[in-house]
Amino acid sequence: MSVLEKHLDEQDLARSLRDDVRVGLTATPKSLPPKWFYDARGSELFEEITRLPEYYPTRTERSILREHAGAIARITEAKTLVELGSGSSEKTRLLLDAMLSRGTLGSFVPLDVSESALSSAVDALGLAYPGLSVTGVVGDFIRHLRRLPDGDGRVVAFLGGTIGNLVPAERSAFLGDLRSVLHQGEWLLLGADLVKDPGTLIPAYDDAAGVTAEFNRNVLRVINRELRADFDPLAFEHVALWDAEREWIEMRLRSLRDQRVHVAELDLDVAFAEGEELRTETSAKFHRVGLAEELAASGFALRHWWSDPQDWFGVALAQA
Ligand code: AVJ
Repeated sequence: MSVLEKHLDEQDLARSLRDDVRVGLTATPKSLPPKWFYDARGSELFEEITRLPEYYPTRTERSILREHAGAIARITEAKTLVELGSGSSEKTRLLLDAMLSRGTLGSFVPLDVSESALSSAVDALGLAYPGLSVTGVVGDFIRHLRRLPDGDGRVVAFLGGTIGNLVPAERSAFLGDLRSVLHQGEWLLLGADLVKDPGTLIPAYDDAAGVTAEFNRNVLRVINRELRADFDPLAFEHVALWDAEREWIEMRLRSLRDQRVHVAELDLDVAFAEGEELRTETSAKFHRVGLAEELAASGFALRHWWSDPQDWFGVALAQA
């Protein structure tokens, strides 16, 4: 049985996009939050990214989950699996299979901002797992944590390295909020991309086929459509850089010329100088010890840690 619940109705979505764009485009330096990449086209482009040879996180995390899903099911005895930022929930099937064969799991609750990605995932999962209750929640994992179903025996999966989209202050607020919605003994399964050679990191965010560049520019197309703006996406070039001090990848869009953009819905005119950069995403990379400390500071105990042979990606199992 599968259903879709909407916590982000169209108005709510439109309002938060308007606020984010007004704040981000009038700030110095300009920035936009990464969640606005994921309209239907953006979600498809992201799925395409996950199959690129340079983009190692998805396949590396999948290999870790494949190897340890049985242990995760045994240790957690999950009754409900919640997935934040679930997207296609493709890797999550490894967890569902293990938890179902263990016999503990009754329901799956994926939450995502992208209604299109979520509703196809929920439909596909309903077909593939007829005995499982699947409830998709269209929502924002920062703002709608409290709307997740209460229960006991919950495992919250936050996979793919999406935690890296939050800067440190946002991470501690998010982890603290998540801890406060969980009961003691419940679990967080966290996938985190690890610090590695920039020669590996940068191409993962600047692929030869240009898919990530298209994904990056997609945010401008979203703003054009939703807020009646007139960005020329091709007047911006994709930039991916490694900030070695803060240990994160930044994606930016660099204006190729002096230009003005009008955002009709906001009655806003924005000037870009040639070479000016708009920050569109930070994707932080982690060390096991640092992540364990952040988890502990938010009231989670790191119980298990798994990674791949190259130590490129880590999966943490932490307990509230
Ligand atoms: C979905 C946030 C994990 O940061 O690696 C992929 C998004 N951005 N390529 C990431 C992304 C550029 C991705 N996350």
